[in-house]
Amino acid sequence: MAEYIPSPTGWVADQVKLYESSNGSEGTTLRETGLPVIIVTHIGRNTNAVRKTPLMKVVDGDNYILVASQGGAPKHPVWYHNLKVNPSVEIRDGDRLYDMTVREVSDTAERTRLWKIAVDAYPPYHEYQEKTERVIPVFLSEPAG
Ligand code: F42
Repeated sequence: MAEYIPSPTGWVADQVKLYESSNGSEGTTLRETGLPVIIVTHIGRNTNAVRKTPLMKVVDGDNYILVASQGGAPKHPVWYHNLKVNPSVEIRDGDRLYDMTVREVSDTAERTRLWKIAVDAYPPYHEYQEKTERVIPVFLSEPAG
């Protein structure tokens, strides 16, 4: 079993701890927005350690849409690079756990459709995209197997 290294960002690590320790009954929303959050467990591309990243919950049928926005920062979040190398993830949604495989969406029409769903679920994604030069990556997470 690989070692788990918590996020160095205190409030992010705290959210993961509360979410998991309560089996998905507490810490499941983004601060004051009240909007739902999932936890993506993945593997660090250099350390091979277990990493846990809270993201907004955006669903498309049985699939989840993962948006590497990082608040519109100029660079992709580190987890983006981890998922490109290790696309097998576990997603926690409340008290449910799913083994999933992610892929970055490169097809323009597919990305446009998924981006709209994401912005409808979490409108600040639109401002984050306006704020940065990079095209914010979108992953589709589908049931593994
Ligand atoms: N971030 C988003 O991008 N999108 C969201 O929808 C989102 C929602 C959200 C909701 C709740 C919440 O608590 C946080 C939320 N965040 C969202 C923030 C998100 O959880 C991440 O904190 C943020 O995207 C930054 O991700 P990051 O992977 O860049 O995290 C940094 C701070 C981090 O943990 N860095 C580690 C470090 O030690 O500096 C590196 C971790 C790592 O994966 N290392 C790799 C390894 O091998 O282990 C090495 C990778 C390399 O390239 O060297």
